[in-house]
Amino acid sequence: MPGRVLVAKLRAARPPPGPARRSFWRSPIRGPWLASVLGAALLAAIPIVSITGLLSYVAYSPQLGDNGRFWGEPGLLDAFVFTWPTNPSWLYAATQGLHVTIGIATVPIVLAKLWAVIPKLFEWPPLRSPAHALERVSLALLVGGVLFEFATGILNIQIYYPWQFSFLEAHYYGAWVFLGAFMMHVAVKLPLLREQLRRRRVIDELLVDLQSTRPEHELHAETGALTTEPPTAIATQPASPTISRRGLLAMVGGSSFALLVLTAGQSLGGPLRRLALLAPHGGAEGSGANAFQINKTAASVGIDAGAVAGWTLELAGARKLTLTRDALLAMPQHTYDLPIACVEGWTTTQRWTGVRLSDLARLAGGAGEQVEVQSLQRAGSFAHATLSREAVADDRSLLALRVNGADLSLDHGFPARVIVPALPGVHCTKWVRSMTFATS
Ligand SMILES: Nc1nc2c(c(=O)[nH]1)N[C@H]1C(S)=C(S)[C@@H](COP(=O)(O)O)O[C@H]1N2
Ligand SMILES: [Mo]
Repeated sequence: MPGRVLVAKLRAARPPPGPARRSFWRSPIRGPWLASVLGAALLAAIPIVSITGLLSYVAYSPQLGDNGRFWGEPGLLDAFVFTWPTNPSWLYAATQGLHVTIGIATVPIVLAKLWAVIPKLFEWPPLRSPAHALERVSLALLVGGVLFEFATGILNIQIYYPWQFSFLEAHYYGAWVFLGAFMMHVAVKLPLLREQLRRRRVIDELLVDLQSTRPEHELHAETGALTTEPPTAIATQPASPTISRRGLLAMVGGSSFALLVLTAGQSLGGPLRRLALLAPHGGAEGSGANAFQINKTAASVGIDAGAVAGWTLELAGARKLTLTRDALLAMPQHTYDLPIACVEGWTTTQRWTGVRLSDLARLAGGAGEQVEVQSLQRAGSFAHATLSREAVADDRSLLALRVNGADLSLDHGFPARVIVPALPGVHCTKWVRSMTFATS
């Protein structure tokens, strides 16, 4: 078989100069032990980020459509999709806050983990057998998947879209590719991870300073973990250490904790919000009663005072009617403290006053079913949203006219915006022009 012959020749030949040679990699602390410690941390973090991410998919209400554009066709998970509840009102603020905060805090761990195993990328010969090829493809999906998910997530938080594809779609399907590879990797590596951590406990290693830091291959030889040739990631000709293992773990843990503190404030609010330096929305704020962060200003979507002059609301259901803002203000007004919780992870709770969606549904002769909300804003995927019957029926779901005792500002959606409990901010359509209630 020519393939076998080629592999045998590659094996016999010296690897080309550079990273394919084991002598290229000199760090004495790189190896399976460090990879296992970092792997254990990821084993705790990745499930939190994954589950909250999938919950976010459910919260966007894929079965309703129109909340993000690509929900037309059923996705992989749709058999399990349930209607997102409206209780507690901070539900999405909590799940998405966790998704984004833990996700960002995980970045240093992911980078350190990749550093700990990077010689494997240059393994020689690059392909040894069909099984080896399969292993490398699954690792490529794992590493590619994690980098893709983190990159798209972080760029989305920064409201930076250098690409042409839909973030929701790409991040969602990318997650499945990554999760498949991740679960396989865990299944294969878990025994090694447990063995490494049992042989050398983290707590013991934390007592070892730089002077006493010994190269990985010596320790492995000693504990009998190395019977044949050392695993690829272990340096065969290590340099003397410039950082101890505990130093590296402290650096990774410290940066992870710093990111946690600098991010969590945007979800937690209070004094911590000032620490949320990484939140891109810290800056844009209104004034007076409307002094809280603005996701998209009126100007950024082409809405000015002229566009809302003479505004009326179009209601449609079993009948059609048009309401002025004064007519809406003459209806029973209700006030609730409710959060806006964005997919980007930030949240802000304010006191909203307006008309119940259920009252509007009754007025239009809706059958207690879902409603389609359309904004004055013409373009963009957030110019409309679909709310479930549960969302419409909740007493706290409002077409808000006022916030914190004053009229809404133009930036916060004047003349009227939707506010619903527990749903992603994308459902809280601003500058509402019409609401169409389903009649069957
Ligand atoms: N018409 C319209 N409504 C909108 C949006 C938008 O871009 N256009 N953004 C939505 C998103 S994604 C969020 S998180 C909230 C943010 O509300 P805020 O701009 O008052 O902070 O408004 C929602 N309503
Ligand atoms: Mo949002």
